[in-house]
Amino acid sequence: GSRYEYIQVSEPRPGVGQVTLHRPKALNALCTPLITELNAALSELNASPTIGAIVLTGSERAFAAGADIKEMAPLTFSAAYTGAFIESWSALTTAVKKPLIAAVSGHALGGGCELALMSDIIYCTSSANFGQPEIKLGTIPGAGGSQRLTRAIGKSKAMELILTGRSFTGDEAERWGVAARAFPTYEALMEGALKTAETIAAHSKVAVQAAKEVVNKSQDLPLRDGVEYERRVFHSLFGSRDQKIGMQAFAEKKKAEWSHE
Ligand code: CO8
Repeated sequence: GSRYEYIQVSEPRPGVGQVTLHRPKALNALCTPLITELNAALSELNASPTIGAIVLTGSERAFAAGADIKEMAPLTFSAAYTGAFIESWSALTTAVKKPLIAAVSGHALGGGCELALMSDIIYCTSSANFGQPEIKLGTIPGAGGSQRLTRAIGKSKAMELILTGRSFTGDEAERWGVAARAFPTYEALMEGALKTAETIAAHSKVAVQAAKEVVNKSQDLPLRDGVEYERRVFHSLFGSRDQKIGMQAFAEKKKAEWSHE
């Protein structure tokens, strides 16, 4: 059997790791042990020399219906504060250097929406149900939702969604730029996510990691600093073997055979 209780890990395509949240009775509510397993699986895929991209998904019915409300209900301020509740969630934003595609079908609410927002690319179904409903529980987003959603869709829209707790559809997510693409069916979503992951995994791992790193810097740095950061990393790639391999293959009209060095 699997080492994991709340997730499943597979390699559905060459170079592609897939983590499937699997806590169907609670619509993949993100209890602490689930997050611990997720972090362990992602670090392992990140360290695997064969994996080039990762797809994170749930079920057709739910990507994740949020943090586990039953676990949170009795929590006190001091326990949350001193126990650094939720802090381990964002481990994936620093520990995972490989591209992470969230394939979202069904509910992606609260912490589920925030988990998707932590990924590098969101793909979803047209009917996916995104939202930050925490206000309806007498609280607020706690895993980056107020920051990442606001950067993704602007202040006025984010404020409206977070203050009302209203959900938005996968089609809206695509229109607003939260999701890169919305697909008509669950099957099309999974095929699209795996295909994109396969495409990414076929590129030079050095270049892919650098590309992810510089795009993410755009979220943290002012433009001038970000452009300088990009240039430094760009310059450094002239020290990689794959830059020589890629440009020589172009000149010779051949397919590049990456060394990943
Ligand atoms: N936590 C715990 N259990 C849940 C959760 C959840 N977030 N969501 C669903 N479940 C459980 C239900 O309790 C139910 O269990 P049971 O069968 O034992 O009663 C089972 O999953 C199925 O759910 P429903 O019967 O409600 O299914 P429906 O199809 O009728 O409804 C909904 C689906 C609309 C998704 C509904 O379940 C719902 O509203 N869920 C809660 C959504 C929500 O408010 N999410 C935000 C949670 S707060 C949050 O995420 C804060 C994040 C802060 C940062 C991170 C903190 C750790």
